[in-house]
Order: sequence, then C-alpha cells, then structure tokens
Amino acid sequence: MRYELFYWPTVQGRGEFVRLALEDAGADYVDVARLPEGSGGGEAALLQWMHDPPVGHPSFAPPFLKAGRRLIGQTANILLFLGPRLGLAPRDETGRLWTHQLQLTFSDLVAEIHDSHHPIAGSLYYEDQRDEAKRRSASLRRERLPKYLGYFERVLADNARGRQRCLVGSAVTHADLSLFQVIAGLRYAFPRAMRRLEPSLPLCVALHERIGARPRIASYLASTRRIPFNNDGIFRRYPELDA
Ligand SMILES: N[C@@H](CCC(=O)N[C@@H](CS)C(=O)NCC(=O)O)C(=O)O
Repeated sequence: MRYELFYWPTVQGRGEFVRLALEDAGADYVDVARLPEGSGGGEAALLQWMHDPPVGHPSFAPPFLKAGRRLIGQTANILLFLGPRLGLAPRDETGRLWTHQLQLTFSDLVAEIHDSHHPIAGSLYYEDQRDEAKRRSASLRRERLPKYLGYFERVLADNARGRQRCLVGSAVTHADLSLFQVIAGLRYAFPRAMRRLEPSLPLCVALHERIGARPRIASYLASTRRIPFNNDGIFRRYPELDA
C-alpha cells in the first residue's frame, strides 16, 4: 500500500504526527503537496483533494490521508486507521481505544498550543493579537502545560509499574511518537518554560530521548524530509510569549 499524505508543504504542523508514524514504520508514502505541481503535487493538489475528492469524504482541513480508495481526515482518526496497519497500536480493542483516547488528548493540547499565539483568530496576524497572546500563553505555561504533561507523566508512571517504558502496553504506539513531537515542539516554542517544567517530567523526557533514537526516526530527523520548526506552524517561538 502506498499512502498519500496531504498536508501543507512548508510546516510540520499536525501533519507531522502522521509523518512520524509513517516514518517510524518505514511505510511507503508520498507527501503529496511537497511534490512539484508538474508532478501532480503542490498546494493545488491538496486543495483539489480537500474540496472535491473523486472518492468522496472531503476533509474540512488537512491533514488527510489517501489509502487506496479511502480518504481519511482528522489527525487522531488517521492514526486510529494507521496504528494497527503500521504496528503502532495494540491488537486488542481496549488497548486501541486507550491509545486513541491519548491521541485525542494530544489533539486538544495541540489546539491549545496553537491558540496561545492566535487566541483571537487564525485569520489575523500574530501582531494584531499579541497582547491577548501574552495572556493566553501565560495561562498555557503556568496551568495547561503542567496539567497536560503531568497527565502524560502519570500515564507513563502507571504503565511503568508493569515495567513498561511507553504510554500504552509494552510496545511503542503512535501516542508515544506524538509525545515525542509535543516535547520537541514545546522545547522549540517555549524553551524557558520547558527548562523549568522538565525536571518534574523525567519519564516524558526519557521517552522523548528513546523515540528520537529509534533508527528510522533518527534518520528521518536528520533528513530533509523533516521540515525545520518555523513561525508558520503550530509551535512558534515568540520570546515574549515564553516569559
Ligand atoms: N482537528 C483537526 C484540525 C485540522 C486543522 O486545524 N488543520 C489546520 C492545519 S494544522 C488547517 O489547515 N486548518 C484550516 C482551517 O481550520 O480552516 C485535526 O486534528 O486534524
């Protein structure tokens, strides 16, 4: 199966959670919008498949994935589909639902991280909502990040009682890859806040290191396929928001 991923071509964004799963599994995939327009790629292809897909089931927003005749949108939904196929989800239903629940929690966290720099509207410039962004990111740093990351630390600690070193069961799932990405992104966007927070998150930090050292992930991170963090994505570095 050759998967086709549709996502904005110049940012990691939400597409990165899917890319990491495909990369970790060594899956055959093409990042359609990063291909030249002449080869059927570019944003034009993304927009066409979003608004008028010949197979139906249009997505409201990227990322979405084409797998055969299926077109699947919503990050957590894509990973629910890919997880068992890529060996990144438990086989049993209870385990799959638990992994999906964690993935949906990452979706909530990602939305809050996005809103920390665009609290009023995604269609407005950051500079037009900087004051509100300062207030919102203060709340993110002081309340929401400790609460979310503390939750994932607790999930890891519960699983560690059974001597496991990942979020779910005994093997790496897409939820672990997403925790890796969230820590990497937060370190980029809020380096000072993360330096303060990380001593209380030893299991999250250790998991981040282990995932980053997985051979396929390490080679992906070193490749040009990994788009560098930048101030157009979800994780943006505005020093004034990292007080
Ligand atoms: N809940 C969706 C959110 C998708 C989403 O917000 N995509 C962004 C890029 S990361 C987008 O292009 N949004 C356009 C819009 O909301 O109009 C998911 O998790 O995939």
